Amino acid sequence: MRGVGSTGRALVGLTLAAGCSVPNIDLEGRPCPCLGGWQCEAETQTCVRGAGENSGTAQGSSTGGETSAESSTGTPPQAAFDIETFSADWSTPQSMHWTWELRGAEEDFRAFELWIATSADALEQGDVIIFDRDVNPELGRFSLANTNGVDLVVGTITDELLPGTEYWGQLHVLDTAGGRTVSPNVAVRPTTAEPTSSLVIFTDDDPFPPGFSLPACFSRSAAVPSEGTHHFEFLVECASDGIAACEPVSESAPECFENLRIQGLERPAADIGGGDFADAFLEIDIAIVPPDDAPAHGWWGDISIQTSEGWRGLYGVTLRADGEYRRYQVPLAQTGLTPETFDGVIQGLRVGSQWTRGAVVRLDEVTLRW
Ligand SMILES: [Ca+2]
Repeated sequence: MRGVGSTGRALVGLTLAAGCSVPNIDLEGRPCPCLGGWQCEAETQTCVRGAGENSGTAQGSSTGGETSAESSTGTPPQAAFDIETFSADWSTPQSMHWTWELRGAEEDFRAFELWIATSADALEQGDVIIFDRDVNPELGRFSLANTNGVDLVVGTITDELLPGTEYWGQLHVLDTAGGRTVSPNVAVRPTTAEPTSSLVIFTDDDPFPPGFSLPACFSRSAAVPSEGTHHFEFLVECASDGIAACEPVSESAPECFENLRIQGLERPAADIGGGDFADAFLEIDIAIVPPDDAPAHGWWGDISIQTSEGWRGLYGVTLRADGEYRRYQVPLAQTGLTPETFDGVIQGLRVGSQWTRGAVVRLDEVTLRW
């Protein structure tokens, strides 16, 4: 039963991979217009912190940043939330991971929005790309669904970005009083440059050694590839014990956890040197077709690779289920591998999540790039 295993759920204590943070940005004296959390001083036409705040950086406010009411009646409500340590902690050529801590009550929470732009001025002027719950479903939740413990939503990945480009971002939290809290700081980070080297793990051809067979529910298919001629497709059926099944079952559960695996490989990428490792990443296209338009997001996903170190992955990734392919880029450095522990040979990859019965999961175009 290689390819699809029954590992059950092992979600307790796992959170989004931690990473380094971007230094706070000192905006004191910056020419107007000013970013959120700062005011334009009329005399000098430069930005100063709001009244009562004298920190030298754009972060550290205890007020939770700007708060505004979305209705025009009455005074703005008391900030329901404080946004702390908002930063962009890693990036790939097309993706950026943003992270934060939020203080406040779940009962007051409505949604997150992440506003990003390619310059500070564009962000200030609202010339932005907005990632909301329609784009990244986790932004509509205070904590992730389908986890054993409580995993607060403390990060998200923005995708389809330009390589080698600086992105400026600000986090908004919408509350049930109609208010909007904006992060007191702006985070900024560049996406990495387009890589020059790659190792194809799967595009169209059967990647397995001769004689290797997969269960019938997880198969190479020509139905709807993201590119080329073929992809892998998993038809989700769940037994009553919440374990994935390959055949229709008399008693079925609405959801089940399963790791979709492509393994038994020996793909050498030995020339990823120490200097290249920092920007090396695994790229994979994933589509989830929900059954009858029912919600079927993979709230807590796991994208991992297998090397001589065993399985190492990025955990807590939300996999959007809108039927369309999405390209996920996972830095090797965020999986726990290091230049010292990575032996340069890819033995397999897996995508794990709690899947919804009746959904179709598609994987395609798996490539290591550096
Ligand atoms: Ca393909």
